[in-house]
Amino acid sequence: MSAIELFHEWGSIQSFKVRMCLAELGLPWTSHRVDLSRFENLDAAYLALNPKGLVPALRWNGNVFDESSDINELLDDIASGALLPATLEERARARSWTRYEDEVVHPAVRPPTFNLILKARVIRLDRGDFVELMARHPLPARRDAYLAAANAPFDRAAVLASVRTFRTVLERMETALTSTTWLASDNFSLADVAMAAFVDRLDRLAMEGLLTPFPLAAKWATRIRMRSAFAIAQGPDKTRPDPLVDIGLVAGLLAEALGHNTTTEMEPL
Ligand SMILES: N[C@@H](CCC(=O)N[C@@H](CS)C(=O)NCC(=O)O)C(=O)O
Repeated sequence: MSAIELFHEWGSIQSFKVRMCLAELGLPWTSHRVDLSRFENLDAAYLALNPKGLVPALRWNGNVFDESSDINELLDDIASGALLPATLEERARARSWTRYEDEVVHPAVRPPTFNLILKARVIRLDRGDFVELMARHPLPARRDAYLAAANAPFDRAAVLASVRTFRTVLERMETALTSTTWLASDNFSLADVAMAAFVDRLDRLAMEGLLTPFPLAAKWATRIRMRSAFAIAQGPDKTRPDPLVDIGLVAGLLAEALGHNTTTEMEPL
């Protein structure tokens, strides 16, 4: 079999998905870390490999693949299909979960990750250097979002909107898990791999408490965290929550987003 090379970042949710898939399938791979905190994704050498300037990218058999869900399907094909369920309906359901992770979960994860973890790193950079780096970003929407977010104070509204989306995601998972043991069927599949990356991100953001009102999703998350592939996917960067996350701030955000009253004493009438 041709060698599998993964260009990835340990702290990237979409890279996590692919590392977990590789570990579940027991496929050997070579790691090329792309340090996003140093914006190595915008280096000319990396842009030559992946013109989108994003991670993950997978090189296999002389080809480069640059979408995490497509990469996971390719890996599953390479390993003779262990991670897509047997029936056509279940396969379609598994794909709808991976699409949901790409289109709903991943965009929602970005504001809290940027505001609670990455912003502290960006602020340390020289402003001119940062603008120059961003000018190299091949995706104008990403470049503009980074520039705007780096200039703005902590974006509480965007983080609150993400927390509300996370709750909707967990509701959807809870519903699915009333009929099957895993998300798409009674067998562990690419759907669970994709959403495992979401659990890891909740843990990293100190937001795992969001699982509490969803007993089936919470039990599913416990089973997910116990899989050896989950620990392998985390790699060397296992500290959860991330040391940069302000746990008190997150607790307040969760309470506000979910409409809980954080006041412990009654106001005098
Ligand atoms: N749809 C792509 C998204 C890839 C993506 O956005 N990756 C993030 C890390 S999770 C990234 O490279 N961010 C760097 C940037 O936005 O400049 C996939 O799922 O592979």
